[in-house]
Amino acid sequence: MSLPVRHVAGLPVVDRPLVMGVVNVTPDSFSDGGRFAHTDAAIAHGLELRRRGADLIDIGGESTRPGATRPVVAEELNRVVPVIAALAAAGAAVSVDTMRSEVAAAALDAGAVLVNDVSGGLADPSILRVVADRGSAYLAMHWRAHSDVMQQHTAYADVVADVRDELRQRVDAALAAGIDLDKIAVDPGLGFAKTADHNWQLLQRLDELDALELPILVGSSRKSFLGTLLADSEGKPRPVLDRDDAGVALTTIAAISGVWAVRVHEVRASVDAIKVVTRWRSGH
Ligand code: PMM
Repeated sequence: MSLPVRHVAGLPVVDRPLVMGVVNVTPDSFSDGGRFAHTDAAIAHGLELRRRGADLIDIGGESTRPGATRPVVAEELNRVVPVIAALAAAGAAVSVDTMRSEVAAAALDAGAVLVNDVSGGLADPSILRVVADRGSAYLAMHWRAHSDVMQQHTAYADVVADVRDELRQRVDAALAAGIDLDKIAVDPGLGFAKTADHNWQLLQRLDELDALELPILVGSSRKSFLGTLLADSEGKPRPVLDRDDAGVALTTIAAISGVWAVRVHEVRASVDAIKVVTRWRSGH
């Protein structure tokens, strides 16, 4: 079954899932930590992802890898604001990956068009008012706790139903803060307070999240459940930068499922996979 076509007001509209390319301006993200920690390298990488076909460029200054400690606000601002300003000035549609209202406000002032809040407003509830006041788009991810303790919060009765119900509460909070319904998207938050089995169940039953009647983004790129799936004969997980082929397979599955968007590090292969699915679906 394929999800209905949905869009987010104020973001690019195309006849296929959008591709969000990731730029982590951090020394310690698990997927690309340290590679784009400096402003110039991060800007260059964002421009390169755009050239390769990314519809949105997601800029993050806080690593959410399991066990990560948080940067202070000033440090997070220093990391992301100059990169967002430069990419927005170059014409890119930029999202900011932050849980902090101060960072969201500065990012939107610098030209970001979407706040990607992995905590769905739980970490800093005033972020919802910041988004509402500025009329920007909002992506609420399913989240239960900060990264240092999130893997202590993996108890679910039924992971898909529980994620759906907890996301509904976050959407209700966003609406109550004044964010317009047509500017909200949701994300099941693969790997955040979830085991590998939970991630696979969510990917298999994405259609059940459509009870929320909102655009769905999926972020599976380079995550540890892929490292586990691709482990060698001694059980050693596949290194992070060697997981992109499996990531493309997941982009293909997500596109066939009919998601609104995927969040990936290796943009070109996902763009190609989505073109294949879109052409295949058109059937003529
Ligand atoms: N995953 C990470 C960070 N931000 N945002 C959304 N909306 N969805 C995700 O799945 C997500 C995210 C962690 O991965 P990274 O270190 O590759 O950025």
